[in-house]
Amino acid sequence: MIVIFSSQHEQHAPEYEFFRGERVPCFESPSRAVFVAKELTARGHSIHAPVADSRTILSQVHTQRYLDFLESSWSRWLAVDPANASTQPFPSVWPVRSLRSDIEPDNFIAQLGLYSMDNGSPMVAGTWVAAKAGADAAVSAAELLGGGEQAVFCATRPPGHHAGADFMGGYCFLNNAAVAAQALRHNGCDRVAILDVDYHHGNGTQSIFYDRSDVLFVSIHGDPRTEYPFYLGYADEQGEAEGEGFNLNIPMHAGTSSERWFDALEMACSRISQYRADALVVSLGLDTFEGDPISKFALRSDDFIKLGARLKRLGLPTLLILEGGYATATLGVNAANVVDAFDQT
Ligand code: OKS
Ligand code: ZN
Repeated sequence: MIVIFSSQHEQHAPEYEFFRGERVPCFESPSRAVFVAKELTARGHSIHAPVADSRTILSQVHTQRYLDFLESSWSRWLAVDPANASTQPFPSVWPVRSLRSDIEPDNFIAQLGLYSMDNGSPMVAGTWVAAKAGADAAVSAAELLGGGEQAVFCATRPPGHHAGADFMGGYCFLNNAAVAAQALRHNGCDRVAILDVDYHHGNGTQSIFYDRSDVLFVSIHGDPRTEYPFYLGYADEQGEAEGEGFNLNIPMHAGTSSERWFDALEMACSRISQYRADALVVSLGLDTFEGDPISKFALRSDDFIKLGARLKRLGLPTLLILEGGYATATLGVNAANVVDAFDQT
């Protein structure tokens, strides 16, 4: 399988995030992509840099205001105080319910709150370049599928599925899976299915396509009653307007066994088969792994072989996009298990 990987991901290397009020090293680190690229190379896959420019597709998935904000964020942060070069910006105020979210205050930190769902998405000078390279990878992969390739894997970071049309969150800035689906639509697919198997609900992806029937969103994830992102991902969210019936959430309680998880995967696959998609995008989070430090499902490395084989059986041109997964040293093996099983089944 062709693998798309940009070394620009290294530009996004924040030093810390917050956990229970303390600064802790970032779970979402550059070494994640290094392990993945290394294992895929060792197993003989050829690695290509992205060639496409995602700018046009990005503006169909995200608002232009948000894109402009993200691209200019670091210089805006330095404009607040040049000494900010050695720290990371975090939001400290958010426009909840009775506050106005239809105006954009001039204050940079206020804008950061407007464009963030949490304080869990640390930015640095190279964040835009790294995130943009991920979106470029997604569009490049979609073009390869359009050219007849059966499957492509994007070894991208930072991840994307929590990022909505106009907000960042959960380590995500640009929604790579949404960009891939939109690019596939642009390249002639009438119906695109997105299957999100990350431990966390892909709230950003769901919200981007919630009122559309041309992109089906199906997700298996930790029950939002106890798991991030808490405020979306419930089973009663089925889509709205044109999109009614084209959103399927399968929340599973924290601690779900691998056997029950594969039962959920069957339900997800049967909805996708019934949809008669022209192409499949998989938000491939690997934080369902038993050794993941921040998640509570129990898939073993061999289960990712089973996952790859099941995805292959859907029989669709498939674009796999890396999302979460923080058992860093095993991430490469787990990703390559999915990729190889898909290739060899
Ligand atoms: C707390 C961290 C919240 C978890 C973020 C989840 C990231 C992820 N600040 N999403 O798929 O893996
Ligand atoms: Zn996740």
